[in-house]
Amino acid sequence: MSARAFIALGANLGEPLVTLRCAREELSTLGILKGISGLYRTAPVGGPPGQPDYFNAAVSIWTALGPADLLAALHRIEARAGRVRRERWEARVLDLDLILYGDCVQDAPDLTLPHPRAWERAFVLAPLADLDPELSHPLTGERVRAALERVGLSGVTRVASVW
Ligand code: PH2
Ligand code: MG
Ligand code: MG
Repeated sequence: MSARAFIALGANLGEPLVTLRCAREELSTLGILKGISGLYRTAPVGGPPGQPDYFNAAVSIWTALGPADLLAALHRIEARAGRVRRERWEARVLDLDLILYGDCVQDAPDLTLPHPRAWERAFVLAPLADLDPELSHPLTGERVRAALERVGLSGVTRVASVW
């Protein structure tokens, strides 16, 4: 059984563009990459003050991995990029968040689907809109395009269509 999953990528330490490109290559080994968003430079939301800007993007992938195995694979890619987990929302070399896994809705301690804050964050919604603006939230039905209009694009700048 396969599903279409959406993964958000973020980086604001080290060499973000190099790290994100490498992560994209590694993600392509987890299934069939169907879409790659543009690249965005975004102001940090939350976390300790004084963080560098983030670079954010998103990909969609057809994968035979189940949600838990996919999440574990994302964590392994983060670790290989040198991610160390300390404080919540601190600056990081790489963050790979599982935003949607098909229409899967779950609230487990280690994985909530859809990602609980995705529809409130322009740095996730703008890349998602590149992939599929008509994509709707499995619980609320709100489309990505509508959520982005509601949230606004403040702090989010598209820096490349192809990266
Ligand atoms: N990720 C966070 C917290 N804040 N801000 C931006 N701009 N981009 C992110 O990817 C991001 C964030 C937690 O994962
Ligand atoms: Mg995150
Ligand atoms: Mg994360």
